[in-house]
Formats: sequence, structure tokens, C-alpha cells
Amino acid sequence: MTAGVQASLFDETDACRTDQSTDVGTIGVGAVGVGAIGVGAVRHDLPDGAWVDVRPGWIRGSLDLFDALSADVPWRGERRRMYDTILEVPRLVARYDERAALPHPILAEARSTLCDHYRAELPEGFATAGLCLYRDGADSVAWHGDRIGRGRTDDTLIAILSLGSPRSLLLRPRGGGPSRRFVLGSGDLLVMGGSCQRTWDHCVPKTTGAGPRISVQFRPSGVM
Ligand SMILES: O=C(O)CCC(=O)C(=O)O
Repeated sequence: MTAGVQASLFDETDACRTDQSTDVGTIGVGAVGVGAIGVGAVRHDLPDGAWVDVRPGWIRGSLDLFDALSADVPWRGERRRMYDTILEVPRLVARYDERAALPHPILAEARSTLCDHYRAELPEGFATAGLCLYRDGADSVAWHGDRIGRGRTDDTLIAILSLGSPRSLLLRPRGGGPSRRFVLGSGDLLVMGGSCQRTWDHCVPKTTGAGPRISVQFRPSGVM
């Protein structure tokens, strides 16, 4: 499956980092590579102690990574009970806990880069990876916060790598108020931090004309 879209306009060609390096490093897998987060990341402070970092073009060769994950990940559908009806969840998923091998070596590199960059704010580091495949614009995820585990009571960080077709990720205060829209292109990174999971909800709404998109969410252990 090919996303059939251009990667982020910011898709970069610089070298990416190794576990050992302290700045921009050199590990990539073929044409795919992880950039430094500090280069080009912008922090958006939100009310109530929440923030969002956006780092456009974090992954170089992101459409190759999209194609590899589309083909290799054991995608599965999920069902949820809604009152007395069982409904198909409108996207495919795959989950990797902290002990599981990730489905592409660049995702391990991405996680380790995230752990290094956010060590002061998240000393325990990112552990799990949740992957979602939005097959087209009819696939979506409804408003929610990641409030299972410590995200319910404490500040935490969730990092999202977007691959494939651009989609909007919206955030709105839990108590109501105007929403904020972040349009994520292929290879872009968005990190939600501070109180974001407790005080804000996020969603990926349905849209017309979108192609396939993969979202990779890195979370600390026990947070969902
Ligand atoms: O698709 C995304 O980037 C968001 C996914 C998400 O919020 C979730 O699966 O909990």
C-alpha cells in the first residue's frame, strides 16, 4: 500500500542520531532516518499546564517507512460495545508492549531519540508503541484523553509520529472551549505533555478525500 502523498515539506536529509550521541547522529535504515528533535520543534503552550511540541519532518524517508509498516505490521480490527451494540472501531491497530520487538528498526531508534530528548520531563522514558492504520478519511478516533495509568492523575508525555496522508489532530479543553488543530504531515512528530491527558481531549476526526495514514504513539509504561 502506498500513501500516494508527499512527505512533510520539512522532510529532512540530515543524518540521524545514534543511542550514544548527544546531538545529531548518524543512524538510519536505508533511506529512512530519524532527525534530532531539537532542530525545528516548536512548543505550543496550552491553558491549564498542557503543552504540545510539533517537530515537522522528523523522519526522513517517511513514505518508505509507511510502506514497510503497512505491509509488515499484523494489523487487526477491534470491536467496542456501545450501549447494547457491538461496533467495529474505525481503524486498524497493533500494540507493542515494552518487551515486544518493534516492527521496524527505525521505530526503536525513534523511541530512543524521544527518551533522550525528553529525559528531564519524562525520566522513566517512552516504553510502549501503539500503531493505528487509518485506511482513508472515514477512519477516525473520537475525543478522548489517555487516562489509563498515570495519565489520569499525573503529568505525562505521549509522542505521536504521523506517516502517510496528512490528517488533523484536534485538541480541546476537557471542560469545553475552542479546539486547537494540528495538521500532521508524513514524518511529523507531535508530543503532548504537561497536564494534556488530564485537562484536554484529543481526536482525529473523519474527513473527505484523505488517503491512508499510520499513527505511531509512544507512551510510558502503563499509560493508555
Ligand atoms: O491518530 C493519532 O495520531 C491519535 C491516536 C490516538 O489518540 C490514540 O490512539 O489514542
